[in-house]
Amino acid sequence: MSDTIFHKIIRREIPADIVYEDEHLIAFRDIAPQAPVHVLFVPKTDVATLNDLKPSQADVIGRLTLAAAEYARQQGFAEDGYRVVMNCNGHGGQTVFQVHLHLVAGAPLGRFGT
Ligand code: IU
Repeated sequence: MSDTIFHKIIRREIPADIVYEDEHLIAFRDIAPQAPVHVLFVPKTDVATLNDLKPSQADVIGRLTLAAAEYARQQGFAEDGYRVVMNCNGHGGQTVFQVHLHLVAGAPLGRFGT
C-alpha cells in the first residue's frame, strides 16, 4: 500500500475535516482552500497519478466525479456551479501522489488557466 498523506488520512493517522466517506473513497476539506468550498475526493484504491490508471479502474474516477456532483447537490451549490480538477505530475501541479479530484466552488471562478 502506498503511504501518502492521504493514506494517513484514510487510516485516521492524521486528522482531516472529513465531509463524506464510503467503502470506495473519502472526501475532506483541503487545508489550503483555493475557494470558499474546496474539497478533495480521494479513492481508497492505490493509484499514484492519472498516468497509472488502468482501463479496468475507470470506476475509480467515475465514483470520485459522481461523489463530487452529489456533494454539490446536497450542499446546494450545484445550480450555481463548481469546478472539478485533477492535477497530474509536475506540470499539472500534483503534489500528493495518490490521485484525487479537487472540487472548488462558492464563488465565480476565473477562466481556467488564466
Ligand atoms: P495536488 O493536486 O496534488 O496539488 O493537491 C494536493 C492538495 O492537498 C493541495 O490542495 C493541498 O492543499 C492539499 N493538502 C491537504 O488538504 N492536506 C494535507 O495534509 C496536505 C495537502 I500535505
